[in-house]
Order: sequence, then structure tokens, then C-alpha cells
Amino acid sequence: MELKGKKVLVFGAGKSGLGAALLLGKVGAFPIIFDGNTAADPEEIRKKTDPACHAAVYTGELPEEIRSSLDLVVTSPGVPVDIPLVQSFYTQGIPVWSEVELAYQTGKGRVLAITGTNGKTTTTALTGKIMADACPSVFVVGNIGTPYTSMALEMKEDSVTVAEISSFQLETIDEFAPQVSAILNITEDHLNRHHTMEEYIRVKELITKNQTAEEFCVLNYEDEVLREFGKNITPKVIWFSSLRRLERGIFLEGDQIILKTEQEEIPVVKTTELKLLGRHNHENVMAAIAMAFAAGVPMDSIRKSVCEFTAVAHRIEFVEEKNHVAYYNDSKGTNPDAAIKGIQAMNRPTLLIGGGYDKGSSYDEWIEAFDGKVRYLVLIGQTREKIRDAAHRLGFTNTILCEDLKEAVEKCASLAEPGDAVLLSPACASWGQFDNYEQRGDMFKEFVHAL
Ligand code: UMA
Repeated sequence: MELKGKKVLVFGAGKSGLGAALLLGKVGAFPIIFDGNTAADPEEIRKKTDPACHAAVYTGELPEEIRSSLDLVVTSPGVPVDIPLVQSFYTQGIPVWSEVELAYQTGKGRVLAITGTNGKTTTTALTGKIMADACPSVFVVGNIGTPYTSMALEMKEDSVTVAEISSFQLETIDEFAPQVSAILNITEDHLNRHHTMEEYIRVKELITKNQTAEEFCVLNYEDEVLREFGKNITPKVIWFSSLRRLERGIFLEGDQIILKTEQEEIPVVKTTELKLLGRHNHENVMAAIAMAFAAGVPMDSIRKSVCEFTAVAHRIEFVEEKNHVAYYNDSKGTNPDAAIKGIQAMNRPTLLIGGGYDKGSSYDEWIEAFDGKVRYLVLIGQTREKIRDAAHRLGFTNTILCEDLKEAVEKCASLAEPGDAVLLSPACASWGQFDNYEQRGDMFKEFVHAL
């Protein structure tokens, strides 16, 4: 779509909305920023908006005359498609794009896109490093924190974009077509937004919707949903497995990661050479290697980058040892499945801090994964009673409710014995008590340092 001269509603005035509005202003469109939060102050939003985008700003209600004169709507990831206002755009026949679609249609070069319930950020950061070590112009964008639109106009034909793409961003793509995609795993998450597991899976799988038969999709062979999905898709599938030797693909055998193509079997790297811990991380590494290999990066270069890469913040991040108690920040454990990885990685008796915003998840599997390792479960946030009740039902009764994270950290410090670990791995989103999981993790680290 030619954007010049078009009236475009930018729905949501967070990072994505501000990035989209600036891009639209620069390409000669007329952006109108709208935020549905009635408490949002238009003046504050104007202050955060780059003057170069000449955007009008509305909050709360969108005036009817604006609504009826739009050519395009660009939604922020946090805006669900089933709310009445978005539905009314569909009824009017106005195209609705995600912020990622807008960036894709204006950006240039090749795109490598990663989705999945867990491991996206680590895999994106690692793929970004491998590509940056091998290519002159690389952008790492998307759900990882830098809006795709904020970089799109800097991209050139020889650029490579490595994008972390959430289900929220995939819901409203149109032509978005990465040369290499990856779906790492699909487990229960965001059911308050997508309502059913079927819908969540459908949205995740949209990442391959516009890919051609010359392009690639990296999939986890050990994920039953993906194993089925991979049987009938257009792009070439590269499977990865941490549990078995594959006919073709990339797999872990003992401590050796091996890539097997039609022609050869390449021992890539040993897990003992990596700075990332845990089977889930070895899966992320295999996915990143497969993506970079499909994008044509020489194996020697991939190997070097992979060995240099260190864990990203907030993912089972070691904070400090105090009074012989080790503190770990796994604030990125925002759903039960991610939090299971967190507790599985612990090799000491653990005081676990959990709870937060309610995304409609079930916590049973997480509690069952405690495996005798958790001494106390210290709970905060909206879900604290729900998790406590589930734990008691499953026979785990060492639960403590706290008002906030600070109290939870102090409680853990008072109960921990030398040799224990304290792990923040909440199994819930941070919203309600924090802006995002980064803020939650940073505050956890601050409280630990202050003990
Ligand atoms: N808003 C409305 N109406 C609504 C919902 C929201 O007007 O119905 C407004 C809010 O009032 C707010 C704005 O939209 O002012 C916020 O937009 P947003 O929630 O889309 O947040 P952004 O700041 O644009 O950040 C988004 C992603 N946020 C979400 O998906 C919730 C960030 O992912 C991402 O890093 C950023 O774009 C850049 O691409 C965060 C996240 O939590 C890390 N992602 C989820 C996850 O990882 O589990 C998917």
C-alpha cells in the first residue's frame, strides 16, 4: 500500500505506537495516535512523540469523524482484535495491520523471524549475534524490546532483520513473510487474549503463512503440535530435537550438537562449550544455528558466535550469593511453562517467588514440577490466592502470601538456610504491580542487593 497521504490510525501509544507514528510521518502519511486508556493524558503522549511525525493525539473515545475517515489502522501488540472498536474497523472495510506488518512493508532486506511460547528472546538475541558477526547490517527488533517500526526506514537491501514476534503481533499480519522463520514450542499462554488453545496455535502458525517453498521454517520435533504442523507447510522444514537423532535437521546427541544435511553430518558444538545452561537453552541454540545456517552463514562463524554468547538478563540470571544463599532472577518466567524451566534448572533446595497478573493459566503442571525441591512458595500479585489454592489441592502447603515483591524477598531471606537458592520465577505476567518483566526483575535485583 502506498502510505503517502493516507490517514492512519495508530492504536496504542506505547513503544510500538510511537515507533509506528514516526515511521508514518516520515513516509508522508498522516498518523493519528489513539490510546483507549481514559486516564492517558494527550499532552503527555504529545511530549513523547517525535515532532517529525506531526501526529494528532486522542485518548479515551475516538471521535466519530476520525473513525469514518481512515485509510488504515495500525494496532499495537497489546490491542486485542476482538474489542468493539477494532471490530468496527473490520466492518467498515478498513485494513487493520499490526505494527510488525507496517514495519515489514516499509523495511528492506532479509527477515529472520522467531516465535514460540518460550525461548524467543534468547533465540532472537543469539541469532542476532550470529548474524551481526557475519553480516554488515543487522537489526534485532520486535517483542525483544525495540519496535520493528523504529528501525524499518534504516534498513537497506543487504540488511538482515532478526525479529522476535509474539502471537499478539502475528494476529494482524497481512503480507509479512520472513525468509527464515522459527516456532520454538507452543504451550499454554495468553489464553485471556486468544481465549482457546486452538486459536493461540493458529495465530502462532501464521508466521509461515506467506512463506514460499524456497524459504525455511525451523521447528521443534519434540513439540507434538509442531510435529503435526510441519507435515503440511509450504516452506522447507528444518527440525531440531534435544531428545533424538534425526534423519535430517539439528539434534543433540550426548553433549554434542550435530547438524545433518542431505550431504553431510556436521558436529557443530559441544554443550560444554556453551555459556547457556539447561536443555531448553540447548534447544534455543539449535534453533538459532539452524536459522543462521539456512540464511547462509558459514558454520565456523556460527560456532564462534554461539560459544561467545552469554545468557540474557532475567532468564535464570544469577544475582548474588548472600549468607550462602544464591539468588536467581527469572522474571522472564511469565507463564507456567517458562517457570517450569526455571525450577528445573535449580540444583539446590529453593524458596520460590511466584504470582502476578492473571492470564487465565492453570498452575498445576508448574506445581507438580517442584519435584521436592521447593521449600517455600512465596506468592504475590493478583494470582496469589489462585496459586495457593492449586498448591494446597496438590498437597503442597508451604505457601506464604506477601503484599509485594520487597516483602517476598525479605521473607525468603529470613527463611533461607545456607545452601538454599531463592528464585524469582513467577509463572505470571508482571502487569498490575510492574510495567513489564524487566522492571520486575530489576527491582528484584535491587531488593536482593539491599538485603
Ligand atoms: N492500549 C489501548 N487499548 C487496548 C490495549 C492497550 O489503547 O485495548 C494501549 C495502552 O493504554 C498503552 C498502549 O496501548 O498505552 C500499550 O501498547 P502495548 O501493550 O502494545 O505495549 P508497547 O509499549 O507498544 O510494547 C509492545 C509489546 N507489549 C505487549 O505485547 C503487551 C512489548 O512486548 C514489545 O517489546 C514492544 O511492543 C516492542 O515490540 C512486551 C510483552 O510483554 C515485552 N510481550 C508479551 C510477552 O512477551 O509475553 C507478548
